[in-house]
Amino acid sequence: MATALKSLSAHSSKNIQDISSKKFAIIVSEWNEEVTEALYSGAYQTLLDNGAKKENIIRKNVPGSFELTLGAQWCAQDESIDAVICLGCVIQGETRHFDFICDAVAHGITNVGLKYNKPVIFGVLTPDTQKQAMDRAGGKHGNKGDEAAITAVKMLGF
Ligand code: DLZ
Repeated sequence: MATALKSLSAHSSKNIQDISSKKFAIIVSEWNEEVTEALYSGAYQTLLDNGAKKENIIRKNVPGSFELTLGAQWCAQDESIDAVICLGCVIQGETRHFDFICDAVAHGITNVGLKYNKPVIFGVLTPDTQKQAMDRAGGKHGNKGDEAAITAVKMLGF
């Protein structure tokens, strides 16, 4: 897993199954858009690289990471969708907003996965700075979007 030295995008090829018929929803938070668009590009390309079909990948936007939970619920309740990938970036500020948003979205996304019994992936960066975020959105530490997509694929092969 990720360390200061290891790319987030490194993964083994265990539990990679045929996903050509699987349908994915990717939900993208619009806060810190430069970061989340890079996460989306990584996730989308990783799904394609692992055999997903373009027509089986839908994208939805939400205003901020806090809204990822409800977006995930709306997608997860669609029986045709096999896995939901939530992408966001919450940057540490000087108020407790950061903690409230991170806690809410982590618990919320977990609960949606358990409620709908399907993979709902937490692809949310929680860095201290924009630079740390970019390092993890296609920079020197890889791309958390790639990691989120490969996690969805692996959970479908569970
Ligand atoms: C309000 C807020 C703040 C301060 N920071 C972030 C952030 O760093 N990343 C993020 O995704 N969203 C942030 N938001 C917006 C909240 O997620 C949410 O959209 C609003 O509180 C409205 O519910």
